[in-house]
Amino acid sequence: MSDAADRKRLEALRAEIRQHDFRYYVLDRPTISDAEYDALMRELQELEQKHPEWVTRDSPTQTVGAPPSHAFEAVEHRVPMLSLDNAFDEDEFTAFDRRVRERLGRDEPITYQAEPKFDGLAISLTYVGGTLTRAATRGDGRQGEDVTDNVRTMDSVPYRVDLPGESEIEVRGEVVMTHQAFADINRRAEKRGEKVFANPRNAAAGSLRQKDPRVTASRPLEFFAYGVGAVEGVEPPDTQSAWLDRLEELGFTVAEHRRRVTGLEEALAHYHELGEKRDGLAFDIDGAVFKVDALADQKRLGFVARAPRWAIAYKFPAEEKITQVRDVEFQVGRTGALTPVARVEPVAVGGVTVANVTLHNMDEIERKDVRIGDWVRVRRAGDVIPEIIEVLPEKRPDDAREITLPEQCPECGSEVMRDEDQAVARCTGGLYCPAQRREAIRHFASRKAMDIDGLGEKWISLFLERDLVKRVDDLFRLERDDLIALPRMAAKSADNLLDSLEKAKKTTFGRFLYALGIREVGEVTAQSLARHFGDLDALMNADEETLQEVEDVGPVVARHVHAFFQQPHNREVIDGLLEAGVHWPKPDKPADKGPLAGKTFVLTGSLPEMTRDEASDALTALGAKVTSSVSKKTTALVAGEAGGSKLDRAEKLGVPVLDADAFARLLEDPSTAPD
Ligand code: I6G
Repeated sequence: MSDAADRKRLEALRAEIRQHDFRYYVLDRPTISDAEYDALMRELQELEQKHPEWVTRDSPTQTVGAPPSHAFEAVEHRVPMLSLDNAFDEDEFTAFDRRVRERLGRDEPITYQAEPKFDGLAISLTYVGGTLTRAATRGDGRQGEDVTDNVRTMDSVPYRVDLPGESEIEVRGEVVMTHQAFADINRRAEKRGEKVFANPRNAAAGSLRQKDPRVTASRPLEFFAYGVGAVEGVEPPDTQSAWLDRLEELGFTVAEHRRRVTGLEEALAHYHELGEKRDGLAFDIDGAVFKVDALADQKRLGFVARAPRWAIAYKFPAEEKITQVRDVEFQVGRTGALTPVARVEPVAVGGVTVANVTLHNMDEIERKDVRIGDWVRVRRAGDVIPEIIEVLPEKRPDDAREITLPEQCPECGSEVMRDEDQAVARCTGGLYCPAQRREAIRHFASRKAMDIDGLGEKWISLFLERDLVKRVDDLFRLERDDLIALPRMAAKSADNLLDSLEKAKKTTFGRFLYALGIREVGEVTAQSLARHFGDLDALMNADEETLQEVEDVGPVVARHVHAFFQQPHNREVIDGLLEAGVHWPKPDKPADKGPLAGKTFVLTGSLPEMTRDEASDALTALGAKVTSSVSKKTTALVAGEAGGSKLDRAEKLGVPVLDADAFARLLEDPSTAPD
């Protein structure tokens, strides 16, 4: 064998042995006999003896036990995983077909390969010499996450395929979960009092992003191949349809409802046919993908921006169903706003069972003239929250009841107020109201605020119910004994939660301000306030006029901030938090005079050492501003290994780009910042 062929075989053997180690040590589900395993190992050893310079420390010949995990490490796609353009109606699809014919200079109808568009999660599988060596999520298209260990547990992903020893091929497709599996998983989660997934796509994505591959192994996931990325050492066929046949022959599952169609009429007929089948399919699909079948034509058509010109996803219209409003309840949010929610007869719409539909506010109810008992048309598209589109007046029952705003808060009985000119009605109970307290604590603990891992709604409600927590600062005084006395709180969970609380005490000034939940103060305003004042006392004592000197702060925000700090109750909570040990790095001088004052950074991609929020906090603490889009005024773009569109834009505008190393140097020595 040539050196190149030896090299490919060596990599394929290593991958295959790792796969068997993984099945043996981690999953406890070996699929080959010891003798077969020994034969593979022997072949690898012989190759390594022939090429000792290729022996690496992580080769299976040098290690024992489970292979090292590279879970969720960033993976660069050799060929970017693009997105698809969408068509939402017949005109848009017709225009696509016309563009294709014009660009190809053809009068005759085009042949397309049509496939269902699964509503799942795109992944890429790399096979070296026929062995699965890596699986990665799509991520931002240039860079995804390594999910090899988890994908290896999926039965529908072959780990060996019949391809030449010197080949390397990337198979792409979608990971999905059936409606049935989704329902089973949620039923079990509900029984255990755990969070349920909103839809099969989230369940599939959540199952693939498990730290423990055994959890993924327990989830029924399917992989449908739809194409290839980088291909080496394999003679490609002439058409997309032939690729699909080839992938099927190799052992991949390819969509059953795929068809070659020629011309607009056939394409449209197929789209409508698939739409009719949609409800009866085991998986969610949200449209049909049409690809110009001839690969030579695909090549001529090329790409525009981030999508191929030779393919389009013709989406199904948002699904609509008719159901009946059984009741309307008012939910109380963090700021006391009362939101009417219609409890409807549960119906499956767009992949989820809809039982609750927000009615937003009283104006919306009046505009749509919704009454209890009405038959309504509900719609849900993608991740969009379900909505009532219209009432069916002809079906209104005689006993339909008008919806009235309660005079008292349904949670605490306080008076409900609604200003004449405002759509929103509010409970006046403030933190006396348990719903407002619950939501305030939820906000306080949320990821972008104090980031208290593991403190979900369930625990918060229980702590409030048992009077363990009345205000946010009480969280930091929770005792282990009280926690483990709670139902379903195991000692390990209690320890984890206490650990998260301890970690959360170290925060940043901006996060702390955001966590307080001051009306109209979102993340960005909280950061601006933190940057401007640099110090809590200075902020608490600022008058409205001074507050308006802060970027993004107008009279309304200034009034809310000022009013918040004037409340003795709020000052008590803040004192309680500081006494409990909540702290943040305090700049020696106001942060807007810090070493990076006046400089603006944008973050993109993932950094190896810190999360994006941590990077943002570190820059802000040095006085820099962090914004979300690159402009000529941006000092530098901090980019992980691949940066997507922001990187393109920075390059176009001549904005300096800092990689992870340069960024680490900047934090150590801010004088290295670009001008
Ligand atoms: O996101 C996708 C779903 C399905 C695709 C796709 C597909 O084919 C059936 N094909 C391509 C070429 C791309 N995304 C980029």
